Amino acid sequence: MVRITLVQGDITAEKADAVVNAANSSLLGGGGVDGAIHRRGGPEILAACEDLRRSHYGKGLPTGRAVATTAGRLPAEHVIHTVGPVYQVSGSDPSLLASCYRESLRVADELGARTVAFPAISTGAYGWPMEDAARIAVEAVRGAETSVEEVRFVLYDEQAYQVFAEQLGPSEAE
Ligand code: AR6
Repeated sequence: MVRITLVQGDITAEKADAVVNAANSSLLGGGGVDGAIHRRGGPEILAACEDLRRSHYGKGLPTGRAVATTAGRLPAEHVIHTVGPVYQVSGSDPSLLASCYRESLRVADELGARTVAFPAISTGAYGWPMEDAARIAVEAVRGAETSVEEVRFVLYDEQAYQVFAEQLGPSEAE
């Protein structure tokens, strides 16, 4: 079973085989995690995203799907971009949010990644309540069939970290 660990901090600083970006369908950048990844990773990531738009995703990457690019200047090897659901639009249906985690892990398997760092997808601009998002994230990762050995949730602030720690329970939280 995949080992789940928690870190409080900025996901762009993580050394992992892959870091996951909470992107939008355009793949062309935005605020939050997305803005930070493109800022710190440099223009190579945006160039790769533009190529993906031209080659495979003319209409953009659908919600719940994931795709990989270079990590540019980030300390990670790859960035996996996924598009979380907007809470108000999804009517709190967890399936697309769970799909982001599963699809990202599937892409990670294709890359041969063993360590993958995730942010709390959809909990910023997309408005998903942290408790609910943490439960969906942890259940999706625990239920995934993957060769990834470690999933690291990187939570931006102390409160988000605590919510994930409670969700994991005393045996897994570090
Ligand atoms: N490292 C880790 N977590 C972060 C960081 C960081 N550097 N920055 C923010 N967070 P968000 P979403 C937390 O808004 O809700 C963008 O404009 C943040 O506190 O990045 O999926 C995209 O382009 C929150 O808990 O992603 C999309 O348009 C969580 O990461 C849209 O926002 C996710 O917040 C996606 O919205």
